[in-house]
This record gives sequence, C-alpha cells and structure tokens, in this order.
Amino acid sequence: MPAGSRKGNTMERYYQQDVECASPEKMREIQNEKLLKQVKHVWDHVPYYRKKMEAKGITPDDIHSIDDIGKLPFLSKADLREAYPYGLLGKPLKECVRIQSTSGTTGKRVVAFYTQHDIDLWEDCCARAITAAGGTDEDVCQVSYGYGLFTGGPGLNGGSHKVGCLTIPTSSGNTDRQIMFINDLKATILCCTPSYAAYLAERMKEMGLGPDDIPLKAGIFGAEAWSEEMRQDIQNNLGIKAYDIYGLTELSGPGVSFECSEQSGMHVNEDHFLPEIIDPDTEEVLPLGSEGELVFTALDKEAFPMIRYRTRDICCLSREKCSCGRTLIKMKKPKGRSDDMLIIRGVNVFPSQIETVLLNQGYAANYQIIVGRVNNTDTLDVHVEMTPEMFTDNLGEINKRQRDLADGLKSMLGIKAKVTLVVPKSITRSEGKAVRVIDNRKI
Ligand code: DLL
Repeated sequence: MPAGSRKGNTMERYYQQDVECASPEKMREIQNEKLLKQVKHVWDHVPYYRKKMEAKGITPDDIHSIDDIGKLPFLSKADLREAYPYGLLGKPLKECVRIQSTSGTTGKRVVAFYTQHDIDLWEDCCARAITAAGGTDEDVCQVSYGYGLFTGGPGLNGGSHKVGCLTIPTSSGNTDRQIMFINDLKATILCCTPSYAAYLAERMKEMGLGPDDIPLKAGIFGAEAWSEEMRQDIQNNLGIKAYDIYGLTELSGPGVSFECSEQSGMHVNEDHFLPEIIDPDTEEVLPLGSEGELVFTALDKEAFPMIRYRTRDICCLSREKCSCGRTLIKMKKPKGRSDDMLIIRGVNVFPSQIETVLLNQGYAANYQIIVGRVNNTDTLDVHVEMTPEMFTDNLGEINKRQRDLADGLKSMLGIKAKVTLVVPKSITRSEGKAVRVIDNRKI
C-alpha cells in the first residue's frame, strides 16, 4: 500500500517506503540474500549461464555477497541472440505467463519471458514511479506508450492499476483522440515517450489549448534519451512536471529506475536490479561516480534471470542524499546507448548533445541527423525544423540562423556540422521512440 510521510514542506509519497527508504545496511542485506538465491537459481536452471560460470571456474559457492559480483560472467545482447528463444529460460514454459519483445531494429528481437511473480515485481516498480510522480488513486493516468510486444504500455498500465489510478489505455497514435481523452476524462498523468509528449504539446497548441487549459499535472516519459532542455520545453508547453523513467525489455521494461520530485536523476529499484558501471572496452568495474556502461543484475526475476547484463547505456551512478527521502541509488540521465554513439571523423557524438544545442537556441526537438562519407571523410548534416514563430523566407535571416547553429554545434562537439533549416512540420513526428539518425555509411 502506498504510504505518505511529511518531509519538510512537501508531502512525499512512496509506494513501498520500507525498501525505497531502506538504510544502506538493510538494502545490502536484501541484495545479498537475493543475489545468492539468484546465482543458485541460474546454476540449477539455466545451462547456458552455468557453462559461462564453469568457463570462469566458479560455482555458486564462490559468491558470498554482492562484493563477489565481479566474479560472475557478463551477459550481452550477443548471448541473448545465441540463446534465442529459450536458451536463457529460468523456469519451465508452463510457469511462464507472458512474453514481451523489443522492436528488433538492431538485429534479432529480444524475447523476454515472465512468470506471474515477475510481472508482479515489474508492476510494483512502475507503481513506485507513478507514486513518485505524485500519482494516487485520485488520479487519471493516460498510458500512451505502445501496448503489445513493447513493454511501455503494459508496464505503466500495470503500475497504474496497482496505484489505483483510473487508467486510460490509449496506447500510442491517433493524436487527436489522445487529446480528446485527456480533456474529456481529465487525465492528470500522461505516460509516453518524450518525443510523443512534445508532439502532443505541439498539436494541442495548434488546437488553441494552452498549458492552463490542460488537466495534466505530471508526465512519466522515457524509453529514449532526452535532454534537460527538452524537459523544460515539455513542462512549459503542457504545464506539467515531467519525470524521467528508464528500463529495458531484458530487465522487465520501464521501472528499472524512476525520477522523484527532485528531478535530478533516477532512483534505481536496486532491491530488484543491482547496478554496476564498467569500462565498455576493458570490462573493468569503475568506481561510483565514473561514467561508463551500465550493467544490471536482476536479483529476483525468475523466468528471464539476467545476471550482469550489459545494457550498452552510457551513464553514471550517485549515492548523494536525495531530498525526497529515498535512499535508492541514483543514475544520471543516460547519455544514449554506446550503439547510438556516432563516431564522426574520430570524434564521439551523441544525438543528445546536438539536441541540447538546438533547444538552447529556441528550436523544438524536431531534427534529423544525417551522417555520410565523401572522399573517405565523414560528413555530418543536421536538418532542423524552424518553429512556426521563427518561420521566415528571408534568406539572410535563414543563413544567419544556420551559422549560429553550426557555431553552437562546433563548440559542443568540437567538429563542424552542416546545418539546414527546414520548414515547420516537414520532419516526421514520432508516436513512439523517435528515429533521429540516418547513418548512410552503414548502407
Ligand atoms: O524502452 C522500456 C521503457 C518503456 C522504458 C517505457 C521507459 C519507458 P526497450 O525497448 O527494450 O525498453 O529499450 C531499452 O531504451 O537500453 C535505453 O537505451 C533506452 N531508454 C529507456 N529509457 C530511457 C530513458 C524500453 N529514460 C533502451 N533515457 C535502453 C534514455 C532510455 N534512454
């Protein structure tokens, strides 16, 4: 049951206060107990992982506490592909009640299995996120993430039920109908990707609806990297507080971590998902506060028990005290996936860095990054939509704006980019995860 407690002037609510605010000693005890059990579980039931442990010369007897986690082998996307579809199952299919799956854009789909216990803990994680965003059983929660194989819709839907919100399962798409439901049914919480939230805000503005006309008070946005500047834009345009949420199919879906009222990074549900940061090249575990690749061990997932799963997400962890009262470790906004990182003329470029420059100069997050190669040299072209307010056909003005953006990108990235301003609404809007990059070098 959700519990409220007074902290300073604000009423912070928790869904599972005992774990969300547990002492470090208590959390360690929970993690130690679950890790030992989980390692034994995979040793006994997942021959694929047992072989990996044997290859490293270890058995469950070598794992005494979370301090021994570094002895365990990693799992990667390549392992998931090799073991597809059943090779990493930790429970008989008879005990599994659901699968979810990734879109498979970067190779074979990941198919994740769930027992009823797994779904229950996943939904608890999403309920924690909704409660941290201020959700209660008085709220109306519109879930505009895709339903079906994608985890966004089902995860937040389950969490919303647990909190007791009236849940509107619109799924993604049909934007005008989304807006109708938000207004007619007085939705107070919106769950969708940040790029879809930006599009909903744009469409509402076109319909003459300003932030004060919209009943929403909070948004729970994730599934893709988004900048602080984009958060500000969405908050201003919808008149809400925008909370980040992170997760991945391999580990259940949304709710691996979630933001609280402080909005300064996401609390990891570390009683279920033990995080580490490693150097992606050497696989060395890095000290707290270092930037590197996020690795998670699912401590109590039964059907798809990921141990030391390499997410490819670049991020860092922090144990700084949080004003919300939660003691769960925090992760910063992921910069992006190491797979999304572009190497252009030898320089590492994340799309989120480009987004920061555009939004700082007053553009919306409607852009496309086109990478190519001419005469063995990489090219970086950024197409940016003018907003309706700044739209002009004055070539001098357009050239000046393009130069300003190119200068901003040069100082952010350290390399030159060609900027082309395009007319409003000419870049396709996304209803789910936005596709920002076209890398013609890969074709
Ligand atoms: O995107 C699960 C999800 C649904 C998370 C709804 C949040 C909200 P996948 O499709 O498996 O699962 O994609 C997982 O998306 O490894 C990250 O690269 C990226 N990602 C997810 N959340 C965030 C976020 C879902 N808040 C992959 N910020 C992850 C940045 C994110 N990237």
